[in-house]
Amino acid sequence: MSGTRRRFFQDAAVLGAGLFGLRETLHAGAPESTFQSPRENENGRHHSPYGSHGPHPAQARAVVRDHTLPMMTPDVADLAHEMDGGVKVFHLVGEPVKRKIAPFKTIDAWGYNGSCPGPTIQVQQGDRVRVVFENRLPESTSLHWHGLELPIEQDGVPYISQKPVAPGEKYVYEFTVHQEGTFFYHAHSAMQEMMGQIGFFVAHPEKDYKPQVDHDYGLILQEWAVLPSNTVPNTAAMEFNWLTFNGVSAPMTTPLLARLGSRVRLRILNLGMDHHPVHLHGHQFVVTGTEGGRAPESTWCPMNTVLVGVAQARVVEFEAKYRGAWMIHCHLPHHMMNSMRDLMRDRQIETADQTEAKAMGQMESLARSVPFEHVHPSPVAANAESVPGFPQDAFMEMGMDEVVEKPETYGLPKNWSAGMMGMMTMIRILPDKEYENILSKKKSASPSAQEEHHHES
Ligand SMILES: [Cu+2]
Repeated sequence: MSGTRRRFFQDAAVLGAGLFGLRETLHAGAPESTFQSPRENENGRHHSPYGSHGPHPAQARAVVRDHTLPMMTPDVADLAHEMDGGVKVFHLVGEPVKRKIAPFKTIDAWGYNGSCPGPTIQVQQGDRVRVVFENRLPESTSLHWHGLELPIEQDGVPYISQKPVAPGEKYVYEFTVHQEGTFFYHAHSAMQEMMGQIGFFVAHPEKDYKPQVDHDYGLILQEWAVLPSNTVPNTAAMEFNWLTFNGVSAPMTTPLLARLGSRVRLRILNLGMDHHPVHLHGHQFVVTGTEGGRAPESTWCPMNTVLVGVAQARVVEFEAKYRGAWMIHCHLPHHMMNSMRDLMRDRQIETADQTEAKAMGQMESLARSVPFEHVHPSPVAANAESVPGFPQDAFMEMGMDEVVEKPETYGLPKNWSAGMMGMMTMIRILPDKEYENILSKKKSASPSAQEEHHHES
């Protein structure tokens, strides 16, 4: 390989590795708790959604349910609500969103309330919910409540169950949530879905799931086709070059945290063009729920890879038995990276309208534009260039620990970020002291976070 070509590959490696990212500051309003308790997550716990308004007996019962563990959606905020009598009221705005999916890549997606995926909605089973939806998109849309059993008028399908919501208009959805489980909201228009218009809608059960968990996390799987020098996803494409969890590619994904010995729930939701086999390292899990709600315990069986099909949710639970930083990732090989196929004309990777020189030029200029240092920590053999097939991953493993640094990455081994690309995150299973240390770093990193005091009853 010529010196120029080698340098090109070294620079180009930046494209294969994922992202950096200062943590999106979307967690405002998510109080953290360092209170040591057998049931906790970084959001602390929900207070009763009802306060003193118990409009009917089922909801009145909920008043005493102040220990519901909220799901946490890393890199995506929760949607706050207000109460109107006994109705939980949410305001959702469909709008164009700029989303930084990589340190050097910000895309023009569509989402809700400035976020893509949209903010997470969490309610209690039995809640009466009103969603005041405002359309700030340049075209008509609607909101579909995926998996919820509700009156046809609330189903959100344009022309079938309602008139499309025109740009600038509002539409009010209101229904009672009699189910529990992991649901989602999305635009019921194919291209809008592929522009990112999706979000979690989680209904916490009236009666606690058994066994209880200590941590509850949500991941939304998305894929994007964004050509180089472009910011707008090609929603007609059938092949994708950017793969994200909660709107960011690894190593920009914020690691999940769990206390050693705790029980963890992970809810995984997919709305894209591909099915994703999501794999957890070092542990076995059981599938405890689907997009249809809780699964009977008789169906639980040990596994460590779950196929999350399009329009499906899979809920898995496991005991965090082993200390370490354990990968959680889609196992499709091309989803464990962000593809360079649009840029590189090399061996089997070809595009019809690219010359090699043009592709190299694009990659070099893009690599040079990345505003941070990166390293390629893994050595290559002296005769590498004479081996057919080289390089494969050699220059994709790009360390960029500093640009993706955040409290959740504290203490990871040097160059950890070189091992993370595409649809990947990790769960850091930590003994008490290290776990609490990171929580306190998070707290000082976001001074607005308020401590909540909770007591197990
Ligand atoms: Cu995948």
